[in-house]
Amino acid sequence: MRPDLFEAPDYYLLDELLTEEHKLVRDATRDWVKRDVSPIIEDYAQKAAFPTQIVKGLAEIGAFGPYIPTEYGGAGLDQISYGLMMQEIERGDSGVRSTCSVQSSLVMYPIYAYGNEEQRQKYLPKLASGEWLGSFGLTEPNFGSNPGGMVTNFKDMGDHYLLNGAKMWISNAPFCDVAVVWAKNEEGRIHGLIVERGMEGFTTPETHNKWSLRASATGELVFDNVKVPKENLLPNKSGLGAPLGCLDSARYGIAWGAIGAAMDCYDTALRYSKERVQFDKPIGGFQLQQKKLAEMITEITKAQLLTFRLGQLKNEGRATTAQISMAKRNNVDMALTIARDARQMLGGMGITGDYPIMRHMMNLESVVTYEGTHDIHLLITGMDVTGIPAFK
Ligand code: TGC
Ligand code: FAD
Repeated sequence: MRPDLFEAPDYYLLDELLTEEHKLVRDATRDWVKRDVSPIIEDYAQKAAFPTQIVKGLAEIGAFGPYIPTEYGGAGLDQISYGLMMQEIERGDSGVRSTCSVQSSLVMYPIYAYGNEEQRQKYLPKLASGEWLGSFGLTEPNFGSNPGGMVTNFKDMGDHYLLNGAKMWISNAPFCDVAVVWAKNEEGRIHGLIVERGMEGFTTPETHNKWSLRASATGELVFDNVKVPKENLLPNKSGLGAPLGCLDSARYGIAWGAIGAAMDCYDTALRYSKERVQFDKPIGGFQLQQKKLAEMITEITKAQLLTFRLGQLKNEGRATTAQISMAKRNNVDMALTIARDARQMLGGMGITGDYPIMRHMMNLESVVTYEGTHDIHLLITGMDVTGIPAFK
């Protein structure tokens, strides 16, 4: 890939609304991505491998548990700093942001919010430092958009639980040290269990042949009569609302992350449009190309403002699930449209790995599907404004 010359667009001077801490976190993450992600990421995406060497750096910049209190090893930052971090990391690659979303919001968050003190002390510092990587098992082969139907289950055997079932499409599964797994008890109530690598009957086969999110490892979590110690059950919340509560936090991070991917595509296309000459002038001088660029910066600016306000609400504990859904859906769709237009602006060069656009575009096809599909989020907004669920 070419040198990373990224310059972030800030059309409405949003920087003026950020605190010094927000800007410090954002700029440090941006510098780290330029130094440690951009030079290697295309190669890892091409060979479909997760770059394990960046785990230490992610931990050092605070990307594992940005908003988890420092006493548990987290960075103790606010929700806008968390969002800006996800924006910068996804500017590098959605797969790297995925690893952070899973570790922070889908593994550390449930242990912090639903776990007891012993579980927090045992797991959170090791997850924050990157010594352990986690995964989150909700989706099953026959239950994706409808996780409430899950069949993975556990039985109370007196001194332990016996876990059976399988989870599919699980980010980080192939190398996770711990997995937060959602399963039904004998009464059909959903609970979270912490499953550790090495427990007998627990395997994590890798999913191959992905055209998207190739620098993130995806796999299954398979449980064949796994004996889970009773102290590994998350005691403080049960029911479908427990995993969905984690998704609120991860979807919020994705809403910011998608802006990063969109910014990278816009910035690349803008620079290219000034350099590439056809019919004796830069292609940026043609109205059809300007239309694309003008629409891109308009949509990025709208998404930035939507997300910044959402961050304020989240800091105040007032962001609703439906507001988060709207931002996730809008911003990922916006980023995908921009990636497709930017790809066209680069002509044939747009399909190569010399530029990041095609990789972002393919990654975003997963982002628009996971953490609730585009259509499921539309239905969440529909339910919120009408009061009538249309899922079933
Ligand atoms: P529904 O009847 O609406 O709700 C069941 C119970 O849950 C409560 N609830 C929530 N609680 C907390 N936070 C939320 N966001 C909540 N949303 C709902 C609700 O109040 C109810 O509680 P109670 O006490 O009344 O029982 O549930 P439903 O079965 O009708 O489903 C609703 C629907 C479709 C919106 C939900 O199932 C959904 O969001 N489906 C999408 C599934 C999804 O997003 N899966 C993501 C898997 S993880 C992933 O993709 C990780 S990718 C990671 C990466 O690499 O970045
Ligand atoms: P389905 O639910 O089968 O949906 C198929 C289509 O039907 C979609 O277009 C959907 O919008 C539509 N549809 C479904 N229900 C309705 C309805 N009621 N009304 C209208 N249309 C509907 N899951 C995890 O638990 N942990 C992870 O770490 C994780 N990582 C992932 C990583 C990747 C790369 C991918 C691709 C997925 C990951 N997932 C993970 C799973 C992801 O959350 C699911 O793929 C997603 O929730 C959709 O489920 P599904 O693929 O089974 O699609």
